[in-house]
Amino acid sequence: MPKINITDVILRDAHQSLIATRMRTEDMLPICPKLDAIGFWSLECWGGATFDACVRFLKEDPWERLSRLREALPNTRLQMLLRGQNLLGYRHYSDDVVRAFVTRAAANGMDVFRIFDALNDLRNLKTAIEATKAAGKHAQGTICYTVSPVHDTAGFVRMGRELAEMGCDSIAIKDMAGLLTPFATAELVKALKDSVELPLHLHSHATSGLADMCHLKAIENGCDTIDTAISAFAGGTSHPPTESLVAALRGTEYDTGLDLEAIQEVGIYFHQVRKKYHQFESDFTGVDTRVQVNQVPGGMISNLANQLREQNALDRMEAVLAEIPKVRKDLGYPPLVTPTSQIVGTQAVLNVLTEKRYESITNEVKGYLQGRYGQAPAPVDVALQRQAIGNAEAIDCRPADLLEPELARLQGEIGALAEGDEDVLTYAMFPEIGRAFLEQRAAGTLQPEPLEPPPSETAANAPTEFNVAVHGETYHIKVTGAGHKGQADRHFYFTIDGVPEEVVVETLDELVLTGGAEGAVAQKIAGKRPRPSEPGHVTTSMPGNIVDVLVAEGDRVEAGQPLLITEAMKMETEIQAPIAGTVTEVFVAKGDSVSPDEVLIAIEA
Ligand code: PYR
Repeated sequence: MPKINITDVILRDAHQSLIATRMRTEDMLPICPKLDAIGFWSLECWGGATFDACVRFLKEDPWERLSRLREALPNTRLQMLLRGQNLLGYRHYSDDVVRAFVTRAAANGMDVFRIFDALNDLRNLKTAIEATKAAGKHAQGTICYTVSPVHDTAGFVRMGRELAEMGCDSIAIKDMAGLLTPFATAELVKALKDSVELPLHLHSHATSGLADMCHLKAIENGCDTIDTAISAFAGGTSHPPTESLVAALRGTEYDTGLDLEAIQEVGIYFHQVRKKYHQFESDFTGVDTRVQVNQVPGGMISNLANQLREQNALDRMEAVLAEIPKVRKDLGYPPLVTPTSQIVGTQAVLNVLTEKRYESITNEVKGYLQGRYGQAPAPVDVALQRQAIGNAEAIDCRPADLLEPELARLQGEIGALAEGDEDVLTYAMFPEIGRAFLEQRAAGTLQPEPLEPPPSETAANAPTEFNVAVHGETYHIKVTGAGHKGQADRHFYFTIDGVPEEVVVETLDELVLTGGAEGAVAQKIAGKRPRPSEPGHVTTSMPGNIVDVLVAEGDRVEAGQPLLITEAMKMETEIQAPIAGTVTEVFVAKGDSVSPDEVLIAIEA
């Protein structure tokens, strides 16, 4: 009887795809007894971006989340998404860190490790698969599905066979952008089932509106387990709803055997939970058929939108979406999934905003073109590679073979702040925010980012008519209109004692107000940095943070010399001196937020 199993992703990918991974453990635990009773094959609840979001925004210990979920879900397999040699970060870690991470995740309760590599370079899965098997856990080898002139069913089947030879217990097709079509699914699933004797799982995002049809075709062709999300967090850039698939298969030879009413009850709970996170909802998480062309996974689209919005460049979205396939081609058609989605997406934003392709190249693109993420599916653009890496040699070995063991060094660096191996691994994943997290925990000052109250409660009164007393004189002021928010020079229209007036306000300094009506947190985002006007004024093309300042006042610099490292969308860019001269002023320090319209460093020729 080909009963279909379900992996529900409500506790990981569903909220990662729809509300920027913000669901807190406190909203998961109360419903765990009901979730645990349903009989899912597994619950995906950890990994992917959850670790980063816990440490960065929620100020929760991700390890504690795992052990609490383990305790609350004693009867269900727990599943995580592991980015191969990148673990849960954005760079390759040494083998000793990979082994330690998998071992500690297993010890804290993880059962199923879904392991992928963004380039489908199986050398990058080897250590994680070995460590999973050594811990006695289920290693699920993953095929990242993509469409390109160099990807085809035969290649994916070859990969499936190799994953089986590497000792995997099952195979997953990971369709992170929702590119599968029903008939392509049928062909791929049938070919894999004919050639590989392992259970097959399908993970397909609903972005293009095709995933439900793909599920049915997969099931008809022998797929064993389907990933879905309980309906409160389903659809669009998330996954098709669990309840719908359970209903669709009920009474057929594929019946999941799951209790639809019980799942619906859990859905009602999560429907309420979702409201709490309304501030993270986005216009970019619905069905978007453009993904069939640009291949950008849903989560990445909302990232791009935020990035462009910050620069008043949301109108360049179409240009960025058109640029992404071109950058992907230049890089040898990588599937777009963390971290290649960020690497390609950020470079495309830079290419569009600077209006000159590859004038500025991120450090990650340079590393990629040097082979530091593994082997690209197709040859990369040779001229671009030369431009990016100069005379440096590209590598063709497994990138981690060049990494020295790093666990002991990390232990030494974090010292007494780490109460156990798990804390060292938190620091290893994210050195800056991981250390800040451990310091705040030690000081008892961990504070999750504030949640805005529901919209009805945030409606604050904005006065439009008032009397203003200046030096004893009272004026009656009525605001009659305002120019667009976000304009550098914003026009305001009002009457003073009935006489129409207009003022132009140039914003030099801003506060971001969060914390809703209470205005609890006011964060200064821009200091008194001047606006650029001279050739020696060094600026950034994208808003971001300063990772490093490489020069000081008084230094002599050559044109093209690296001055700053900035980070935007988790990618680093080197900012170089536009002219030769002397650094007269440095307006930034490590950790500062910066925007394109300000001087970061001044150089005098
Ligand atoms: C992640 O790596 O976070 C994905 O969801 C692919």
